[in-house]
Amino acid sequence: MFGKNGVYEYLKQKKNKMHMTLIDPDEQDVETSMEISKKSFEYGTDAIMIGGSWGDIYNDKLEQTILKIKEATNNCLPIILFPNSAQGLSKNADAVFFMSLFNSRLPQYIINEPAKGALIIKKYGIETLPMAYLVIRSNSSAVGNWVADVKPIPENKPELTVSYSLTAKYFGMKMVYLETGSGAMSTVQNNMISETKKMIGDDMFLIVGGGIRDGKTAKEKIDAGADIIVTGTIAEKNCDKLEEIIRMIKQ
Ligand code: 1GP
Repeated sequence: MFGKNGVYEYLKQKKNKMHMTLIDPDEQDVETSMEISKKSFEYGTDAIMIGGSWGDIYNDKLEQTILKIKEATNNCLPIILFPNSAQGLSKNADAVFFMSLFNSRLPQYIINEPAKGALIIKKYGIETLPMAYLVIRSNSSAVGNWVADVKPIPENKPELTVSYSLTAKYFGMKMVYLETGSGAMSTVQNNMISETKKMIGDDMFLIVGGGIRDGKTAKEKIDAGADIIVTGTIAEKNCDKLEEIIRMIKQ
């Protein structure tokens, strides 16, 4: 368990204007993941997300990465799994986004991987953060979209994310994650964010990610209604840019 009350309570206390750093253990060696996490921690990131689109099968590396990140961040940040399948689970993490990829064409990513993972989560005793995951159309060639056979939501149809997000709320989920895919050249549009946030209200977290590479864009998403901004690629390519991104989010 993270802290006295767990990760969900930690996030609830922070409320909004949060940043999460996404680490894909397969994109770099353990030491580099450690360095990125250490810097993100110093810049004020609120949590470390761990997951990849393709790997997670090299479980030893996943475990090593988590343990090293804990060390690098003095155990002060929650480590949240963002798994692509039931194989991306680790008993060393503090929590897991227990998620359904609502707009996958494959039952596997909507419900079967969560169902397989549920038994492992129970055994490991990891805290679950129930979340609807929605991929928005972009020019992204993100591996995850290909693997999960995503039917992307058109970027100019906020009524669809509004409807899916309300569905998530009625299912009892606590979070909605809107994203354009890792490394995307476009971000989730601001009016889609604001319409969605208006519908789900303040008792659900709205997470936004994909293609965010500077402070101005991150701030725009926060102003539109995102509670949490996720960045992954920029941390790998130019980790120092995180300082600006996090500063602008917290402003
Ligand atoms: C991917 O939204 C995240 O799931 C992060 O995207 O790598 O483009 O920052 P980027």
